Amino acid sequence: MTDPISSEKHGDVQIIWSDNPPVNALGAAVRQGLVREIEAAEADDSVKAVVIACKGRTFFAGADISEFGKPPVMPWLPDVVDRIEACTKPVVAAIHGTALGGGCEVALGCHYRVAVPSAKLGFPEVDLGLLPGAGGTQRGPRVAGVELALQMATTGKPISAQQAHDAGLVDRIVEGELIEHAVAYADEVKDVRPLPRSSERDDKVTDVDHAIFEEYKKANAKLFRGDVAPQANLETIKAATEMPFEKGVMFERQKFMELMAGPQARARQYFFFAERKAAKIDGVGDDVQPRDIKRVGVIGAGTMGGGISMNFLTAGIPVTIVEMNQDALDRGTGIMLKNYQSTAKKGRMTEEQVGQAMGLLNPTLDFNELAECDLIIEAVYENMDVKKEIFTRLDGIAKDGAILASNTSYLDINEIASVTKRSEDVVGLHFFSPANIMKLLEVVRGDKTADDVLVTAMALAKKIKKVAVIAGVCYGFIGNRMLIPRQLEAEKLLLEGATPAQVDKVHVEFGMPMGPFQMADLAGVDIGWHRDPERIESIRDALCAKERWGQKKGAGFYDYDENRRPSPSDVTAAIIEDFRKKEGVTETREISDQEIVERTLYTMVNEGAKILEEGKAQRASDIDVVWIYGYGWPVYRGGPMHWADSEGLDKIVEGLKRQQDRMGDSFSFSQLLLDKAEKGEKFTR
Ligand code: 3H9
Repeated sequence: MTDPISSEKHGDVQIIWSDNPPVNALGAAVRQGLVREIEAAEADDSVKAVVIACKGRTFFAGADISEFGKPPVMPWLPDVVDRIEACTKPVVAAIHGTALGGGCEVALGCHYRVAVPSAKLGFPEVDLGLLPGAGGTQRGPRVAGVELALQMATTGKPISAQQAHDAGLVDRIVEGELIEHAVAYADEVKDVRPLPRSSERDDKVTDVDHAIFEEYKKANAKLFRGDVAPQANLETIKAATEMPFEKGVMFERQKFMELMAGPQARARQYFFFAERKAAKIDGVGDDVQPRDIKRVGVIGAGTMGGGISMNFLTAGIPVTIVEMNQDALDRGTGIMLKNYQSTAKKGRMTEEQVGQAMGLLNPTLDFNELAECDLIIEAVYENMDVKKEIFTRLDGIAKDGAILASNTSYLDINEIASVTKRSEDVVGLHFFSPANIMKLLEVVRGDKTADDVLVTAMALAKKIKKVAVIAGVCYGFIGNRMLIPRQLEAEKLLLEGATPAQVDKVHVEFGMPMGPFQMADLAGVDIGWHRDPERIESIRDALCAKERWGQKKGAGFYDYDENRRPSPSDVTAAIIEDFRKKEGVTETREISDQEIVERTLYTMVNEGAKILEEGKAQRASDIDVVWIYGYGWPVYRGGPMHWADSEGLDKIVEGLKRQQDRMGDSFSFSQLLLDKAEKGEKFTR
């Protein structure tokens, strides 16, 4: 292996280069090389100052995550940062790209930091279930101030070079050639003594009012719910205000090791790689090139069509949006504009950007205008006949090579494709609502979908900042298919004696943003309802018949006040009771939280295993990506398949067997789950 660290002399400034693609992660060879070159520069009398810089697309993006969990190789990153800081000659960090985690800590170990305007600095360790463990929790607040360090470490969100400069984390922002400026800066400061060492500063960490920590927690309660890493980050940053640096770093180390040994860090680190693996398409070579998408067409300006369009407009891709009548078109485009304006009000977009995005939109009633589009996404309501009619029309007008996509959430893409003479150009692009916000995109691979269509979909997903997962054709694909057993069992539990609030509470305590009934109320209890108030075959039918369609009606499984705050409903309780009578259920029983877990979460794992054994998901980790990004499964539990692995598949099988009689004929075991449990295997490792 070639040495990733080299050095070169510019006058009396020594540049230490890292060249460790793709992101200059601080693996063992990089750490060893940095110490070696710092020591060499120190020993060389002709060197007066040092610049640390990186080749390729970014400054160090952090510790090498692939080394986590493996036997440690010396030197530790904390020692490397200490060694840089202890250098007797000025060391300047030259930052471009992203100085993240350990990368930001290396920069903090340097005596000075210069950055290009596009650079970003951050502590994303919290997203890996960790905290900055190379002195970052102690040097960060000393240099950037407690509040900014707290925000960076607990949210994981990077800050811009300008913000970093304003806070003192970057000393100088330089335009143009970074290295020339960094060398010039090193030359300027080469004789300045004493050296400004971050660890020796205490002006920003003394006399800090400790109330800010509690206030921050209160204001960001969601961040801390169920997740241990934000709390550990907060405590270590607080320690910087309470103890000297040497003690603070010992505390940081102890907390770092505790986190690293815990299940949440394992889950999050697993997920880091799961997310990136999802972009890889089985059986499709790297040589397959994406098609060129210059204009996108969207059919339907409803909630989905509008949200889908916004993704492309925001990314600078023109959109032709088609509706059946002017009112619907105006309403749809009006909502898009309103959504953009509210983003602008929150400061996340400028008015100019709103104008630019909307300027790329071509609203029309003329279906034929779709002829100029390279990708056309149908986003009308879920009805096979309607979709077939649209695809027949599209086949007649779309240009050669255009990709024809359906946003269906359940329907058979092969059947939709069958009405065209170009099944190879047809694909499912299942966006999640609200489509302009939710990160997940299920790319549904039909039997005949061409490889380059899939490659295009994955590339485009990245461009519009979505995380895409390949799914096979089956009812509900990956995500919604797994919802089915959960919802079914949740409703049966109501019949047997549970309340909606009891079931939802178990899910919320597990870490989900909401439970099955809260979700039904939000999405609309009437979704998929047959619309016949006389036909009552489920609790859902009974609620729909009474127009309890969820939040939009102010009533569903719960009652809602004018601020959409839910409360348990006596009306719903009576409807459930009536339905029990209708079904001949004379006795109810106490339902335990464990039973709710087994019947609504273990059944999802079982369905995930079926999806996997049928080849409808490429890998177990893709299922986890779907559930984390599409439904808010707590990332610190790694998704349903990783969670099942960490619970133990034998335990899952045992729980399901315990419930099998109660679940009846609607449940059947996945053979893959049974086999893996028997052999002591896991889904995700
Ligand atoms: C840390 O620093 C702990 C310390 O405080 C204390 C230690 C004691 N390591 O994301 P991309 C790979 S914790 C190993 O697609 P982008 C990635 O897997 C670390 N590998 O690129 C992928 O591989 P492949 C704190 C890494 O341009 C490839 O690089 N730092 C690492 O969309 C490209 O990645 C972080 O958490 C890594 N650190 O985004 C930063 N990073 O091609 C994590 C990436 O085989 N990284 N890879 O699939 C990121 O956020 C993004 O990668 C970055 C680039 C923004 C840098």
